[in-house]
Amino acid sequence: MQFEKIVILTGAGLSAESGLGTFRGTDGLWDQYDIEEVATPECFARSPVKVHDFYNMRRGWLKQAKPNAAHFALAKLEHDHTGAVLTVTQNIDGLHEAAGCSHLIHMHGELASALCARCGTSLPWHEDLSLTTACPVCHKAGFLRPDVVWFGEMPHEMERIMEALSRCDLFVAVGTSGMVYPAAGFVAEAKHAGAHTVELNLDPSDGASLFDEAHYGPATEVVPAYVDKLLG
Ligand code: BJW
Repeated sequence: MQFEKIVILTGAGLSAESGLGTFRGTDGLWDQYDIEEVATPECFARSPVKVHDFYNMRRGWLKQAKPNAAHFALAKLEHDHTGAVLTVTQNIDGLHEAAGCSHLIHMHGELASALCARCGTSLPWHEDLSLTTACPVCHKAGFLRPDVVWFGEMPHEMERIMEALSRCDLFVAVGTSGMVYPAAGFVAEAKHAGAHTVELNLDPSDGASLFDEAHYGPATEVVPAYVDKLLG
């Protein structure tokens, strides 16, 4: 293969065919829920029950969800490529790990984790959260929240991501609309570093013109085909 250091950015479109839905577009989550009412720290302070209900519902979906052919293809790329592969996901599901991917950053957090706003502990969580759930560490109720990154909050491991982008020679974005920053700006960072940039998506994203190469179609078709081509 002609590339040595690869960064993959994934979004909700990757997990759509695993039944988890996307945010934007027809039947997207934001069609049914107002973003201002479920994905900001302010709305959690104002209406914590509504926010808990939204994430409890999605944690429930996760129990049924299985990785699809696109998750497995990206894990195969990580294992079979002789150079470095870093996957940066905006998704809060655990489907990359379930497919065998281990060199992974969850930049928007994880649904299977809870964060105590009082003592700062982050811990694995698989059950519903409510206002009466006590933190197992500080033992106070009412402070646990989904361990996810809402609008206005800083995504995780930005330094490590920017460092990988500054060194990569191939950047591939999969199933993301390119509407949410800072992830939407990664293609420009990678291009600035001289990387070849590729979009794999159902439709052209907001930043489509910044990609050198694009393949459009369902992730379960275009991702395995692209990975096979890459691995030769
Ligand atoms: C398929 C498919 C199939 C469908 N196969 N493909 C003005 C300018 C610039 C920035 C800002 C601004 N105003 C505000 C901001 C900042 C703000 C932001 O970007 N807002 C925009 C809306 C404008 N960003 C933030 O606040 C971020 N923090 C921040 O900026 O901190 C400061 C900072 C400064 C400097 C450096 C770094 C940071 C935080 C953003 C947090 C986003 N949180 C959410 C919720 C997380 C928890 C949860 O999951 O509930 O993250 S919002 C939501 O959007 C979620 C997603 O991860 C994220 C991205 O969505 P994604 O994955 O792209 O999904 P969709 O639905 O949009 O697209 C799906 C795509 O798949 C589509 O293209 C389909 O076509 C495709 N598809 N089926 C293949 N089968």
